[in-house]
Amino acid sequence: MAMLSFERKYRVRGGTLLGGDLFDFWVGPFYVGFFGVTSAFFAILGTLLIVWGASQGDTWNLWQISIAPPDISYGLALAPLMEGGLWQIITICALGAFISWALRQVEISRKLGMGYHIPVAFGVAIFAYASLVVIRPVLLGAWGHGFPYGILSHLDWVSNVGYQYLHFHYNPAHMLAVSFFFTTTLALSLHGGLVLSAINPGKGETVKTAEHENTFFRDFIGYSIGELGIHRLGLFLALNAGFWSAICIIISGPFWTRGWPEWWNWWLELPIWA
Ligand code: 07D
Ligand code: 07D
Ligand code: U10
Repeated sequence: MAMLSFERKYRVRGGTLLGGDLFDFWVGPFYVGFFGVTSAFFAILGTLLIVWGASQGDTWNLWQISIAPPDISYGLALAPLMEGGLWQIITICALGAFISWALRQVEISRKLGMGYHIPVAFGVAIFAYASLVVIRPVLLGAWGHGFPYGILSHLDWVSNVGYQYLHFHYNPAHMLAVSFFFTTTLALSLHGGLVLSAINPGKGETVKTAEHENTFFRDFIGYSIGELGIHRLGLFLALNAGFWSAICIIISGPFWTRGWPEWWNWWLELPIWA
C-alpha cells in the first residue's frame, strides 16, 4: 500500500490516553493529541526561558551561553529567578516536554495497534536525564548538583564531576555503560552492513534474502541470531547503555564518596588472599 493511502487508512480517531477527541487530529505530517500540545507548550516555554536567560547573561556566543543551577547553599529549596530559579523552571519544562513526548509516542502506538517498545526505550533516556537533574541532586540534598544548561558548560560539569571521584573510568557501572555503548555501535554496524550487503546488491546482481544473511554468520562465527533476534539484541544493548549510565551517576556521591579506584579494594580484601 502506498504510504499516503496507508496514512488515510490509519488516520482514524481513538486510542488517546487523555483529551478524548479534543486534539485527536493531524497538522501536516504531525499527529497532535493532548500530549502534542503539552510537548509544544513545554518545549516552546523552556526554549524561550533559555533565550531570555541568555539575554540576561553576558554573551550571545552559542557555545558559551549557560543557565546554571542554584548554589548548593539553597539545598532543595526554590531559588530566586536569577540565582538558579530559571534553571529549576527550565528543568520542569524539559521533564514536561520529554514525558509528553513519550506519552505522544504511546498514543501513536495505540492508534497503530503496535507495541510500546519505542516509548519504553525513550523512557530510559528520560530516566538518564532525571538521574542527573532530579534523582542524584535529591539524594545529595541540593539542586546545585544538577548540570548547567550550556553547550560547553555541561562538558565542564562532566569533567569536574568525573575528577571529583579521582578516576571515573574505575566506576564499575560506568564500565558497563561504556561497554554497552561500544557494543551497540558494533551490533548496528554488523546489522547495517549485513542488510545492505544482501538487499542492495550491485547492478546486475540478484537481491539476497534472510537465508543468505543467516548463512553468512553461520559460516563466519558458527551461529546466526536471526532477523528478529538482532533487533531484540540491539534494543537490549542500547537500553542497557542508558540504564547503566543512569546507575553510574546515581551511585557517585549518594552511595560512594571516595575515589572510584578505591572501590576495587574489595578485591584485595577478599579472605581467600589471607
Ligand atoms: C544526534 C539526536 C539529535 C539531538 C541533538 C542535541 C540541544 C541543546 C541547548 C544551547 C545524540 C540537540 C541539542 C537541544 C541546545 C542549549 C542550551 C542525539 C542526536 C543534536 N546533552 N554531551 C552533546 C545534550 C549530557 C556530553 C551534543 C542534551 C550529560 C559530552 C549536544 C542533554 C552528559 C558531549 C548535547 C545532554 C553529557 C556531549 C551532541 C540532556 C552525559 C560531547 C549530542 C537533555 C550524558 C557532545 C559540545 C548528540 C558535544 C555532546 C546535548 C546531557 C555529556 C549539544 C540535550 C550532562 C561528553 N550534548 N551530556 O549528538 O559536542 O546526542 O558537546 O540531558 O562531546 Mg551532552
Ligand atoms: C542524559 C540524554 C537524555 C536526553 C533526552 C532527550 C532534546 C530535544 C530537539 C533535536 C544518557 C533530550 C532531547 C533536548 C532536542 C531536537 C529537535 C543520555 C542523556 C531525555 N565516558 N561520565 C557517561 C564515556 C569519562 C562522567 C555516559 C566514555 C571520564 C560523568 C557514558 C568515555 C570522566 C558522567 C559515558 C568516558 C567521565 C559520565 C554518558 C571515554 C570525565 C555522567 C551517556 C572513552 C573526566 C554520564 C547519566 C549517557 C552519565 C557519563 C561514556 C570518560 C565522567 C556511559 C565512552 C573518565 C560525570 N560517560 N567520563 O549517560 O552516566 O547518556 O549520565 O573516555 O554523568 Mg563518562
Ligand atoms: C527508524 C527505523 C525504520 C525507519 C525509520 C526510522 C528508527 C526500519 C521505516 C526513523 C529514523 C530516521 C528518520 C533516521 C534519522 C533520525 C535520527 C538521526 C534521530 C534524531 C532525529 C532528529 C535530530 C530530528 C528531530 C526532529 C523533530 C523532533 C521534529 C521537530 C518537530 C516539531 C518541532 C513539531 C513537533 C510536533 C508536536 C509537538 C505535536 C504537534 C504540534 C504541532 C504540529 C505544532 C502546532 C502546535 C499545536 C497545535 C499546539 C499549540 C501549541 C501550544 C498551546 C503551545 C504554546 C506555548 C507558548 C509558550 C507560545 O527503524 O525502520 O523506517 O524511518
